[in-house]
Amino acid sequence: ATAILLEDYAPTPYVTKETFLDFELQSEYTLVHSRLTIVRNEKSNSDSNTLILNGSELELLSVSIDGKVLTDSDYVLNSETLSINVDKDAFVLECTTRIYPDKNTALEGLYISGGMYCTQCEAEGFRRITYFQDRPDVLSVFTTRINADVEQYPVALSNGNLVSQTIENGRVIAEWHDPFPKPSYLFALVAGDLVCQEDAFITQSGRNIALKMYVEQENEHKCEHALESLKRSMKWDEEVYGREYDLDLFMIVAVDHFNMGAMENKGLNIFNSSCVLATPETATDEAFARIEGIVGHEYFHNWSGNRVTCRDWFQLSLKEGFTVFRDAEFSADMGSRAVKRLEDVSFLRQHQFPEDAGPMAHAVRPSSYMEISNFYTVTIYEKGSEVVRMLRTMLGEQLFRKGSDLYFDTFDGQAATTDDFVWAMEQVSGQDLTQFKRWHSQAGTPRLSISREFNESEKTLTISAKQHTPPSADHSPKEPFVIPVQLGLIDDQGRALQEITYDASYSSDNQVWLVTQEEQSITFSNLETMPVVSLLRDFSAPVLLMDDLSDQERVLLIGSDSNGFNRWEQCQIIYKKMILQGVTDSVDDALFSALESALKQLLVDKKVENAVKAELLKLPAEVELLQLSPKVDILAVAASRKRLMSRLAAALSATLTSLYQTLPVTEVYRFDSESVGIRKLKNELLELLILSDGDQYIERASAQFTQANNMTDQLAALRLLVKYGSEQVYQDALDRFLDQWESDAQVLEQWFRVQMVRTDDKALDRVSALLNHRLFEYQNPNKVRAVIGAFAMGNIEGFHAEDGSGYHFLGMQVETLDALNPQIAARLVGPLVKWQSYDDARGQKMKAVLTQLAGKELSKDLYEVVNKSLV
Ligand code: DPP
Ligand code: ZN
Repeated sequence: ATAILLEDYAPTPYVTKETFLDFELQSEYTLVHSRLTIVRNEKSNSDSNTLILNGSELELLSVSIDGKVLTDSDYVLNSETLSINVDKDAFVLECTTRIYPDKNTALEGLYISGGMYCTQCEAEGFRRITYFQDRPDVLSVFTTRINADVEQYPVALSNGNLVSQTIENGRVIAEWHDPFPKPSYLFALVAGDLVCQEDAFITQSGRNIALKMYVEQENEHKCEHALESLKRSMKWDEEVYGREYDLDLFMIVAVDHFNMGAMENKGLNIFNSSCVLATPETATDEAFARIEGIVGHEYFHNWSGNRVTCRDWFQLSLKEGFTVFRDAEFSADMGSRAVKRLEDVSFLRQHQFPEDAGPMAHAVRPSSYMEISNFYTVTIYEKGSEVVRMLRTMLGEQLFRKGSDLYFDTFDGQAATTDDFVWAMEQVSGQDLTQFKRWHSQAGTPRLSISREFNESEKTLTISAKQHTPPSADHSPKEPFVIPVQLGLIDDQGRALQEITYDASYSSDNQVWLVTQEEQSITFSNLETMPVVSLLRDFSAPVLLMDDLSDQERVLLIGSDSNGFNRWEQCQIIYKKMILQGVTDSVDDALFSALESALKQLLVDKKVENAVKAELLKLPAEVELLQLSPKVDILAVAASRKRLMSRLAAALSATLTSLYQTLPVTEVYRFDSESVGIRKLKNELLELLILSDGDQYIERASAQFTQANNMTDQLAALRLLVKYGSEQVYQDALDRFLDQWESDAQVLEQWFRVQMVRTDDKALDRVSALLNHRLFEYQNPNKVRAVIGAFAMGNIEGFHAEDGSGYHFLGMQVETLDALNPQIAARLVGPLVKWQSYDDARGQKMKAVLTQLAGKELSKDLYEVVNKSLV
C-alpha cells in the first residue's frame, strides 16, 4: 500500500457535470448503467487527455464514449482504476457494471441489510457501484432511476426529489433528481419494504418541508424522538447560523448494518438504527441524547459538508470538526450546557489525547494517509471541533457568526479547505490567524505549564506559561501554538476579582489570555492579597494543563468558582492525584477529608444541577492516569480507583442516602434536562450505596429492574446487578432481560454490551460464550462493537489480564473480522496499537499480537494501522 499525500493534490483534467444512474436490482446481482456528462476542468492547468475513473470490485460489462463502444485496447483497466484517453473537451460516457450487493459484507457501496438495499459511499464507497471520478472536488448533478421487484422493494429512494414512480410488470421504477451538485460520497440509494412516518417543518422563509422517516414495520413506533430532534435541529440552525433547508423533502432511513453512526447523504440521511430509533421503554436517556446529537449532526451537514464540501479528504475536519462543534452547541442549548461540556472534555481526554500520543497520531488536517477510512478519527472530529471552538472563543460570538456567514456565502456550491474557513474568520475579525493554523497542521497535545508569582509590595500577580508539545508519530513540526487561556481571579472567599492588566495579549471582554510563545507571562495589578486563579475555564484549549495550584486552592475552586466546568475539573484533578497516590502508597487523608467536605456541601446545594452532582461523583477513567504517569500499571490504577470509589461511598454514605431518598421518582418519562438529571443522579447514587451498604441496595436495584417503566432505569439496574450481584443474581437478571427484549434489536445490543462490565476473572469466558450465542452475528458491526469492542475498551481487568489472554483474543477476532469488514477490523484493533503507553511487560505482550497480525494477509485498512503501530 502506498501513502497519499496532501502536497500531491491537483485538480483533475476533466470533471463530471451530470450523472444519470439506472439501477436494475436483480435477485442475484445488480446492474448499474451510468451516463456521465464530462467536460474539461477549468480549474486544471493540466493538458492531459487521460480520464481516470475509480472503480473497485466491479465487473465492467460495457463502456462507450458518445455512443462509440470501447474495446479493451481503448482503455487501461486495473483493480482500482479505469483510464481512458479521450481527445474531446466534452463528451458523454456510458458504462454498465455488475455488482453483488448480497455478498458485500464490508458495508461500503451498495449492500443489503436485513432484506433492504442501502448504500454507504463516504469516503470511497461509490467506486464499488460504478466507474466514476470518486473524489470530493468533482461535483455533479445526479438523476437516479431504480428498478426493483415491487413486492420485495416497494419503497425506492434516492437523493433529491421524486420525479416519477410507476409500476410495470411487477417492477417499481422510481426516478429521483437532486438539483444540487454534489460529490459522489453524498450519493444514496435505499430500496426495501419500509413504512414511513411523516412530519413537516415550516422554514423561516415560510417554505413547507416534508419530513419522512423510513423504517421497517416493527420499528414504526420508534420514530418520534428522531423526528422531534430533526425539527429542533432545523429551527436551531436557522436561529443560530441563519441556515435554512434547501430541498422540499428531507428523508431519514434506519438500517441495522452500518459501519458508522449515520451518514449525511443529500436529502436522504441513512442512520445506524441504534443511533435513531427510540422509545422511553427501549432507549436510555443517554441514547436519547445521542440520537438528538446525531440527528442534529447529520442535518447540520447539509450546510457544513454538503452545500460547502471538502476539496480533498485531507480537509475532512473542515466539515466534521465544524459540524461536531455545531452539534455540541445544539445539544448544549437543548439540555444541560455544563454537563455536555464536561462529557465532551472527558471524551476528548479518554480518546483523542491517547490517539495524539500513539502511533496513529495525525494533525487535524493530516498530510498523508494510506486508507482514508482510518482517518474518521477523534482527532478529525473532536479535536477539530475544539479548534473551531477556540476560534469562537478568540473572536467572540458575533464575529464568529459573521465569519461563518461569510464562509457559507463565499464557498456555497464549492469544495473548500480548512484554510478557506480560517480566511473567512480573518476577514471578519481583522486578526492574523497564520500562527493559529498550526492547530491544523501540527499533531500532538501541547503541555501547558503555569506558575505564579505574587509580589506583595507591588500588589501584582505574574502568571507565567510554558508550552511544549512532545514529538508525535506523524513527525509533524511542533512550533508554538496559539493557546487561548480563559481565566478568572478569585479571592479567598471565592469572590470574583476584577482583572487589571495592560497586556495586549489579554482581552478583559472575554477574559482570554492568548499564549502564543513558548514562554510568556502576564502581570495583573492592584491586588491586595494573592488571588486564586481559575485557569482554562470551560477547557478553552485542548491542552494538558499543569499548574501550581495547591490542594487548598483547588478545594476552594470546587466550592466557589463561578465557572461550573472548572469546579468539576478541580474535583477531577484531586481524584486523579488520589488514585495515583493509591497506586504507589496511600491516599493523603487530609486531602481526602477536604474533598469529602467540599462534596458534602455541593451535594446538598440546591443551585447545583442534579446531573452535575452525578458527574462530580464519577471518578476519571483509568486511561487519563496514563497521561499523568506514563507507563503506570493499568491494573494497579484500576484497583486504586475502585478502592477510592468505595472509600468515597463510605465517607459520604449518610449524605448519599438522604439525597437518594429525597429525589423524586420520574413517573412519566420525559426527556428534559430536569428528569434526565434526576435519573442520572439517582442511578449514580445507587451504585455508591451498593458499595457502602451492599445487600440492601442490591435488592433496591432488583426491584428497580423489575418495576422500571423506562430503559434508563431498567438498564442502570441491570448494569449494577451484573457488576455487583452474586453469580445467581446477575445471571437471573440477564435471562429475564433477554426474555423480555429478545426481539428488539436495539435493546438486544444493550444486553450484549452490559455483560462486559463484570470484572471477575471469567470475563474472557463470557465474551467467548457470547460470540457463540445464537443471536450474535459477526456481520453486524453493532453486535461486534457491543461484545468485542466493549470488552477491549471497557473491561480493563479482563482485557489487560496478566497472561495476555485478552490481547491474544482480540488479535484473533480482528483477523477474523478483517476478512468480512476491514473498516471494523481496523477500528477494533485500536486498544492494542497503543501498546507503548503501557508498562513494558504489558506493552511487549500487546506488541507480540500485533507482530503476529502483521505477518498475515491484511486489508489495506488493517495493514496501515498495524504497521504504523510497529514502526
Ligand atoms: N457519517 C459520518 C458523519 O456524519 C461521516 N460523514 O460524521
Ligand atoms: Zn459528520
